[in-house]
Amino acid sequence: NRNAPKTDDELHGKEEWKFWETQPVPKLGSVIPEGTNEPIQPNKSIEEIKQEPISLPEGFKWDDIDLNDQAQLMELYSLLNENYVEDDDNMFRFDYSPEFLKWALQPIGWLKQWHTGVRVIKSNKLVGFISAVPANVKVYEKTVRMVEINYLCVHKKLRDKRVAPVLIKEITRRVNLHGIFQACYTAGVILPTPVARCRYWHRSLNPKKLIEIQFSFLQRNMTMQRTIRLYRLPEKPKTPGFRKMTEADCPQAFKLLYDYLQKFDLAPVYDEEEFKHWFLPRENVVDSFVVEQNGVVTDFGSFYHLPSTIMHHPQYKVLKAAYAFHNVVAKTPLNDFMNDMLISAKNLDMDVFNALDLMDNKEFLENLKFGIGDGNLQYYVYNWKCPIIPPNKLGLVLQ
Ligand code: NHW
Repeated sequence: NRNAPKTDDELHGKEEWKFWETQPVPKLGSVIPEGTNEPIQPNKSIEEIKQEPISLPEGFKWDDIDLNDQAQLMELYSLLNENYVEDDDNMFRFDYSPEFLKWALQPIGWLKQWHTGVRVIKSNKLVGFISAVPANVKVYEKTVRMVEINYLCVHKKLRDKRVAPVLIKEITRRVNLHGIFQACYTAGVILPTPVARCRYWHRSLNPKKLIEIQFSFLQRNMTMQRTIRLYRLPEKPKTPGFRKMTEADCPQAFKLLYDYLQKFDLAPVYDEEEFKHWFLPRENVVDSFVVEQNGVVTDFGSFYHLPSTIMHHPQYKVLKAAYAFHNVVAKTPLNDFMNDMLISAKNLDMDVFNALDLMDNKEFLENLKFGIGDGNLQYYVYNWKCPIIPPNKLGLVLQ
């Protein structure tokens, strides 16, 4: 909500894709006929895959990051805390916590060699990273074993030296060695070629702080007092039986989510173990709630905790944000349930509740006083061609 939307020129101005034009991805602007849903390039046999790592520039080496080693986990935390994604105005930068990184990077089936780091040989300093984690993803009517790619990061001092393509080629090789030839990923930037596009919306929970740090602005004809009143929430959730999810709720909550996700054209396919990994509450990482009465779970919702560093404010250093994850209602009206989710986030001291306009989220965003954000989030599937998916058919949320 701070910038004018990007113009078409800014979006499509780039004409040369020196790296991406060598990759099995659709060309920008290509229209894929309805009914197409298949790999671009056939799977490789094991002999066709390079056995040796891709060459790095002189002075750098590959090093897998062992997240179970606290020192290495902290090195990754610091690399990302200092060099990962910022907003367009360079005011906020994601501050993924160490516990969050363990959660996101160690789901069922994770591999250490897919936590791929680059170090300076002389100093041993970690200056680059990319990760893959395994996932079953439904694309239209096919369920494909893929990886999710995330946390691609190159140290600020090493930018624009073509290190990112080397990281991408190396993770591709390491994933291919396990017989996987598709990947999904999201990015704020446009690359060849999005399979879906959606947008962030923001619901103020602590409007005074958000305005002071210039995350948002006082609306015309509004005073601070009126703004605070506008966003005020009840002290406690209202729905009878609304509470934090426990292990005992998992079989029923899992079933709710599993059935719900079937209706989307791009969505994860979890089993119950994966459901527990992604949704059992972990302090300051992920929270899930259910509505349960007489032993029956009728509704389920979750958000993850992703703070951002406030880069240049004298007083405030951290923006606490909750991000909507998966929400499914079978009984409570969605607006009522999500209002209870907002209250729960507020009671955990969150400043803002963020949600994408995917799945059925459009049903509650405006009613619950979310404001539209300024950036799009693009979704990509590597080595796959299929028609573009509208946000209301999108059921995938990456961390
Ligand atoms: S998106 C977040 C990415 N990270 C950040 O934005 C952090 C801050 N930025 C940086 O660290 C979530 C650097 O700017 C990065 C680029 C590292 C982004 N994805 O090294 P060069 C993810 O993690 C292309 C893909 O000189 P740099 C998803 C760019 O178009 N490509 O740039 C990651 C150009 O190619 P071109 C990106 O600024 C998905 C080339 O990189 C990109 O020093 C990865 C320039 O490289 C991005 N976000 O480093 C793909 N940003 O063709 C996975 C720029 O135009 C694919 N580029 O010449 C699947 C792999 C697995 C397959 C398995 C079957």
